[in-house]
Amino acid sequence: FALSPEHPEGRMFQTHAELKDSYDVVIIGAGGHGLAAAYYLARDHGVSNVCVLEKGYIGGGNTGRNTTIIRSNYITPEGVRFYDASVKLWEDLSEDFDLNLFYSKRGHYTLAHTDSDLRTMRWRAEVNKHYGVESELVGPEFIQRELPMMDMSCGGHAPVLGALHHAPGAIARHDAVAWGYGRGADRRGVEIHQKTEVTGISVMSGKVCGVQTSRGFIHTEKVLCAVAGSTPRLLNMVDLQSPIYIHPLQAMVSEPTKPWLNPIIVSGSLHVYISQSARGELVLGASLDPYELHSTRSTLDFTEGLSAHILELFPFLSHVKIVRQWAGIADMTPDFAPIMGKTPVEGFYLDAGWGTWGFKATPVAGKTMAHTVASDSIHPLITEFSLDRFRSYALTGEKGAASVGH
Ligand code: FAD
Ligand code: PYC
Repeated sequence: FALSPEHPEGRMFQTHAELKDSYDVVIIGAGGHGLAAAYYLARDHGVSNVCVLEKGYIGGGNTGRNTTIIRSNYITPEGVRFYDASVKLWEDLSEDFDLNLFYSKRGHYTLAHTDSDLRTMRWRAEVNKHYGVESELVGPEFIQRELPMMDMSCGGHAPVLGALHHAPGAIARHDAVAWGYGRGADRRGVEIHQKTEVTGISVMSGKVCGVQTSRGFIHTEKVLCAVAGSTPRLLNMVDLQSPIYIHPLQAMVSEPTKPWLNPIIVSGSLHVYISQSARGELVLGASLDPYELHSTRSTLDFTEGLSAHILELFPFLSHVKIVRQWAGIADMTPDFAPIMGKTPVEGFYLDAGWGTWGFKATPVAGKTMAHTVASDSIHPLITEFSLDRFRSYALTGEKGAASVGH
């Protein structure tokens, strides 16, 4: 971030010693989603008397812990339209921010190891193409030609029969996304307050009237809750319930190797995915931990299980060392789609249920939530993601497009 006459301090965003007594909008959570909503509220709707409250540091939640896979090869029409709008925003985001997000289009393969996998991949390819998204079912010859280093027999027990190839699949630098939105919001007058926890939300006659924080009370009539794995706790504060359940999701990276893997590879049957970052590290992930837990601890069991399956795909990696591992807390929904929009509490807006799939949605979630909060009317791209769908059993059914069984 270059020093400039308008921003001589040369920092990403300012720190404010005091909270104001009131704001037009309070956003809870300075992950990518909260910061993106703040950015678009200020930039597109002229609403800048906004504060973003973060109990830790910006991007310290799932935004800074995710494996950065960006794709729009979903299975439902509403999912494909929504994530495709996000991919289009991603493509211009570095320029928009004047900050390099290392957005890197790599192509994305979801491997099929069974006939039913193939059927789902074909289904996804057809829905994707119908909505103008580039996805194709490809056969083993195509895959082996593009990935000659992969063992197509997967150790002999799960041979690759085909794959969904999604050319727009990409990765990006996750921290930079939070910094870019944070800096852009700050420059437009939004206040970002780190180390400020929301401990209560005041509601009178069914309407939001303020939030209690670890640094005092703030008056406001609009609250946007974008706290991912902490969503059930925040919903308790306004007496709302959701079917969100929380599981840890772990990931790990290897020591850097010379560039050898351009695309992103996912195998639901082997419960693994892998990509290679701009630094040469292999970024590796697996399924959710199989029990409910509100914790970001990581386990040896995860490293061992994931390594064993990765070696079935790429046996030559057996001497490569793992250098870091970590976990985030995923706010899972029963239909693997988000929960977005208005709620029965007037002035309380929800952006949640991002589980294991929300990083790619950061730009479009920010844009559509900013519209919803500014106009108090639900953006057309998110009508099917309402909290109310669980009451009316109008679920979205996105599980078939989840990454590795999540
Ligand atoms: P977060 O970034 O978690 O931000 C929420 C913030 O709210 C946190 O900073 C938290 O500290 C703050 N907060 C919570 N409670 C309070 C409170 N009371 N007061 C103030 N602040 C509060 N998605 C993809 O699309 N592609 C991937 O490849 C991918 N990989 C993943 C890998 C892992 C290991 C994990 C854990 C997740 C992955 N995801 C992926 C999912 C993705 O990371 C999340 O869905 C997304 O980052 C959610 O962003 P957010 O801004 O909503 O939440
Ligand atoms: O949504 O593509 C995804 C993903 C990959 C790993 C975690 N989520």
